[in-house]
Amino acid sequence: ATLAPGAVHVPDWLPVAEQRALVDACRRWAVGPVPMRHTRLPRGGVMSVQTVCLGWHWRPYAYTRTADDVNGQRVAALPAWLVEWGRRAVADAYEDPSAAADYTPDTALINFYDAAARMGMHQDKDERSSAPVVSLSIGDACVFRFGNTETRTRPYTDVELCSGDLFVFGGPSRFAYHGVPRVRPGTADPATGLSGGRLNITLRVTGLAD
Ligand code: MD5
Ligand code: FE
Repeated sequence: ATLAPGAVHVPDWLPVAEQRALVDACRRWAVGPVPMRHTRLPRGGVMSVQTVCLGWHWRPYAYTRTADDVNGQRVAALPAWLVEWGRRAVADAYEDPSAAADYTPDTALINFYDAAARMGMHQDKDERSSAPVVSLSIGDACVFRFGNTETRTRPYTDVELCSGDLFVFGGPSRFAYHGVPRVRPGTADPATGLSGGRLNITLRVTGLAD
């Protein structure tokens, strides 16, 4: 379903075997070289989600090769198979096979939401590129709030995101405000290998040169 120009929700996109494979890979990435942790905000807060990055390390307002706010290590590489999933995701969401050829994400942000985690309304503006963001959800369902490009308040649309769902945010929706006001505990399919909580994997183009 297209929510707004460039914002496409594809329910049940990723088969459960691939969801499980992605959960297994996330478990490995969560350990290191840079462990998954609650990102510290510049003004002293901490995010309620836990994050680990591939390719580039994200910290509020910047992407860096090494995780200087965690342990100084270089983050794991973004695997070629995830780049391919991202290309397939863009082509499927936009129903345009040629869209895949143009899409080369260089980073992934993996966010884990426990039952109490939330993400406040924000824009993703740390990338120096307006290429689409590919979002994959696994585990517990959540309420995803898709807003507008002008304000963090109404008008917005609440969408339920479930395990296996794909969302692609491109074009005029790339810089819309969005957030996750709540997770729905206990809604996950155990076959994904996640016993509780929600995983969200976003693929992005940082626009930075290696
Ligand atoms: C999530 N994560 O469900 C979301 C999925 C984040 C974050 O918001 O920053 O890690 S990404 C949603 C997204 C990305 C870019 C644009 C828009 C939404 N949008 O225009 O709504 O954990
Ligand atoms: Fe975001």
